[in-house]
Amino acid sequence: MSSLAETRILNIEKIRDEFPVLHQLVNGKPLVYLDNAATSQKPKRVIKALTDFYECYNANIHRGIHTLAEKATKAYEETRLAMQQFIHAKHIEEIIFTRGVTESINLVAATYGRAFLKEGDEVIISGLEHHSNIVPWQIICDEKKASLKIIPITEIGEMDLDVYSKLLSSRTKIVAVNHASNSLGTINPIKEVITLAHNFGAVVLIDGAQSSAHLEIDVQDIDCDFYCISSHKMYGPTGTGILYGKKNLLERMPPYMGGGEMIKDVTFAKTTFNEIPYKFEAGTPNIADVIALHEAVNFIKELGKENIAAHESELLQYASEKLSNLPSVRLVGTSKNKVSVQSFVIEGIHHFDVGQMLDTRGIAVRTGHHCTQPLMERFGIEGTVRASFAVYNTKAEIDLLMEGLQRVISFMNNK
Ligand code: C6P
Repeated sequence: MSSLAETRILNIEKIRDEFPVLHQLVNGKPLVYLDNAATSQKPKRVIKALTDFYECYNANIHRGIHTLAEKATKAYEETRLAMQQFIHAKHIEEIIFTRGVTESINLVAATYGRAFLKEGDEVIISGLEHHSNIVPWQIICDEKKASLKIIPITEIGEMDLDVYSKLLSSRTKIVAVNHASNSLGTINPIKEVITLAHNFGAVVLIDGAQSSAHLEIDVQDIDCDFYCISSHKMYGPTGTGILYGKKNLLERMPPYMGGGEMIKDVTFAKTTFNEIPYKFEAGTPNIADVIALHEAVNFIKELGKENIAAHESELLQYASEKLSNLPSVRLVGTSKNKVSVQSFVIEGIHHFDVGQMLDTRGIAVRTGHHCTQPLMERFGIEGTVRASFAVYNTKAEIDLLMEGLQRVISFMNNK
């Protein structure tokens, strides 16, 4: 049993020691980092993997036969295996490295969408989606004269599945929804969403940006067709992530970008393409960050996702209860089934003012529309204050957030 996780109880102080960035003063106060849904902090082992690569074996991959190139290639491919195991994919070639969720969704829209959507077809997304799971579908639907249908969201921030089942028809070709909402935290019933879509022969893409650090992911069990992950939201580096796709679909899809590595043979008359996953990995990839992502996977595995989720849901419950007891605070997103994200508004105080005043106390939260403008419109607001928790956060930090909010409220009310 590791020292970070002892029989289901996480040693949070030890875990915090792994994150150098947490141990600093911001505006003269100890940093309280509650913006983990935007990006999580990185443990030492991830940072060390990056410096090790550049100090010891920086080389391009898949091309050289010299020792450094072979070492870099091996480490890069070991992350592919780690990600295959992390999401329980059947085949290793179903894991494609991308820059993250945004690129993964764009890849599917631009290749699968362009190849298989026809005039009159329909794509379904939900009202909970991040702009990166809206705009690529708008672009391809415009191009192919297909239409985009939206699953409405209930008052507590859940998808309305009754309406969803009525939206589905033989015209539905793609359904794209998130596993967990970045703005509200809602965990969506994706297995049900997928089964219903498959009954009509549609393929389903799941945006896993907000689930990968918190929830077990088994792509074979849920039977999704595509699953997208960003490394930086799961303690890994920025600039990398994966697209999982079922082998038979990836094989049928045209390439996304042309260039080195994605080809078998090139003549001026004709090019033949490489096998998957390389068909979708044109050019020199983000080698160092992919290699360091492996350490993020190891970190999560060592702690155990169940243990992480248990700690975070305790934090979420603690924060939500305290927040709802503050005067003039209204929670936005109150589904029972949530990852550790709590959005709220304070009547009469703009969210940017709240964020700025909290920052003067060293407290980092996100404010605004969180790249989900249609969702904000659904709730008749411009934006929220969002506190999002990771495994290294503590109840003491939530107490500091509450103290800060009380000060904001009394200051603004007495102005
Ligand atoms: N959400 C947030 O503060 P990228 O930027 O490609 O790594 O991830 C995009 C993305 C897609 N889907 C969801 C559900 C997301 O939460 C995000 C990123 C961050 O909420 C930055 S906007």
